[in-house]
Amino acid sequence: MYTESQYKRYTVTTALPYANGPVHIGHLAGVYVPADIYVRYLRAMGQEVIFIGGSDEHGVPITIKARKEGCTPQDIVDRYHSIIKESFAELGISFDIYSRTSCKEHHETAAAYFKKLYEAGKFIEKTSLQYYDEEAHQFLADRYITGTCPHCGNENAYGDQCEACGTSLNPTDLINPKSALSGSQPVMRETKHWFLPLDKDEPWLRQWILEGHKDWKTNVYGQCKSWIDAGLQPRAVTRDLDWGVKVPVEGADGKVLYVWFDAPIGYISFTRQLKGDDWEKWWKDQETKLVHFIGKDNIVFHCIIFPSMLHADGSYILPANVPANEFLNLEGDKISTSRNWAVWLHEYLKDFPGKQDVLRYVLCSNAPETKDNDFTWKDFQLKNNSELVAIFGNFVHRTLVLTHKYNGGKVPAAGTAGELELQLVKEMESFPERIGRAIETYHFRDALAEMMNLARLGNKYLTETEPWKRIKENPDEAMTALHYSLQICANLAILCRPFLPFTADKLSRMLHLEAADWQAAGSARLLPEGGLLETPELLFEKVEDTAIDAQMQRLADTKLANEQQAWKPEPYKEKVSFEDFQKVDIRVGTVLEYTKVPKADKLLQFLIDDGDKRRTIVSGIAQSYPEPEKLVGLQVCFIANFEPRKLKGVVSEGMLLSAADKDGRLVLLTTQSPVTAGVSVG
Ligand code: B3M
Ligand code: ZN
Repeated sequence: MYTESQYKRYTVTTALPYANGPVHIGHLAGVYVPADIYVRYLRAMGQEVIFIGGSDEHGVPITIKARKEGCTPQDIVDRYHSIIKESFAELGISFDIYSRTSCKEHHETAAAYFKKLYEAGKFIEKTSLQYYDEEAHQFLADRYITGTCPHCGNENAYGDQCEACGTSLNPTDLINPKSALSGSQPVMRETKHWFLPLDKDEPWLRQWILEGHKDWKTNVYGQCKSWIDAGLQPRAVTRDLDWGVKVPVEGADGKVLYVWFDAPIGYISFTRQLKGDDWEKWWKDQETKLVHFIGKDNIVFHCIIFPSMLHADGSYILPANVPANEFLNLEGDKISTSRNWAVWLHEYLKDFPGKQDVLRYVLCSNAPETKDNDFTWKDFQLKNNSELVAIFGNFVHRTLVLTHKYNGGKVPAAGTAGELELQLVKEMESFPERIGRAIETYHFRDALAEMMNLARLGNKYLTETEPWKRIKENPDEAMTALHYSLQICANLAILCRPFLPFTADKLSRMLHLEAADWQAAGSARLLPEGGLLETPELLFEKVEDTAIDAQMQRLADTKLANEQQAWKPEPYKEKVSFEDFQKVDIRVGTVLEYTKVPKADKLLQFLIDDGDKRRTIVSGIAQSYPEPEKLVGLQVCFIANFEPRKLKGVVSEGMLLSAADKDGRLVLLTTQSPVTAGVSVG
């Protein structure tokens, strides 16, 4: 390794995706693509490494989905586990094992883990009151309770969150709580749970992370620091639920391990599945480097909770690094499974067959390493056409075609190296280390950019040496140029492998380059003189506008469907008599003047000609009309017989009528053609 030597082997894990939906580009850019690059690099460096992945198949959302679809949770996870597993494999995410938490071995490992801590007295037991459904005979997870949000009045808020106003809630905050299982009103009952006393771990966690791991990414370190500074609380590690790993102690019927307790143990279970009796050194030897690749929403679980579980056992190593990424957005909007706002991996693979490396390239070059980033289809097309095709592919293709044309498809002799070649060789030597160092420090975008710089260097060299011109007057020099260009191609074949494994295979095949490790790269002698080359095939193809338009259209359709689905007219009101309706005096008036109301950015004050006099009306439409001067002269409808009201110190003598569109924008009601100011509306 370039920067470290204290480790003998690597255990690399990736967050276990929930098996209640397929994976999308956000997961890939945040976790799986960088992890795969890291692992492939380690392997190329000859390091001993295991790459662990699997599906997270427990948790309440999976049971809710099953209930909605009228099937079992096992049906749900079976369906998505295979979709996820196959699509990862097709993208070349090179797991040594991709397992699942519903399997027997995991249940055994997780239960034994809990039991050991339980017997060692590492948990605290607490009894608390929780909602219980007397008809369904079970305690209710927060998500299984709905009711009215005390903040915004939304009647369908969940026990953990109101999705209308975004507030996080406790089930007891809900007004009129109802069980989502039976619809009945739940009652409070006592229940016992086991807690991990994180508060007691605070001193060593503080020392270990805040003092010992200043090397962690700033987003990760910062989140840990704010959690620790806010004071850690004991965390329940069990739940009243019938889907998950059964709590293996007496008196715990109907209880399972909390999904975030069992899921990280999955990393250990899967290592045992992979390595059998030889598993322990991967988790218990100080010479093993444990690295967790995750997204930012999982930081606390991997940096604080799982380490305190490992620490409580006492025989495990702790993660050396947790290079969490931020989020990837799609076309400017947050990726959302429920709104289907995503590019799903299995669909991409169908729509763009053979283009796995293009997606890997775009996601790595755009990875949200330090801040949230955006994926757009236009950028995807651009990166493919003007980087992969125009730089990398073009250089390799030109070199191979020229070699076939001028030297019968054989590696020409090096000839006499000139100043240019000496310089080139020197530069080439530095690439493996530069790229490697970036990968080792989790700067995958920089690493990829360096790899592309080598292709750029190749293009530049070829353009400067112009073998197609020199072939006539100085064929030896032309051959030298091709020789060195081919050596750059061979270097690219090695150095692009972590990022673009399919391309690396194809290129190696074309060059007849035997599998070469990372340390072999940097040399200008990778291809022997006289070595045979295959007929060149294109490494990358242009992505046409039609393909991009089709993807954009799909997103536009999704957006439309979401809007139509999300909006419903508010419930119609009770009937009223004509007489009652006639009590409201609606008139037409003409806007004469407007004034902004100080310290009220929603209000505008209007002077209206009501046919009889000028009246002042204050209206809350300011944000919908950023250019109120355009309203002067407009005929508006207003309620004339409201009691005058004072709004921000101004007396308003009526109310302008407006329609509130579904996005909240207010639109004034006006007449279809001019009428006399003061006439009635009815
Ligand atoms: N299942 C993934 C998520 O939060 C979660 C990760 C578990 S890793 C042990 O989306
Ligand atoms: Zn709310």
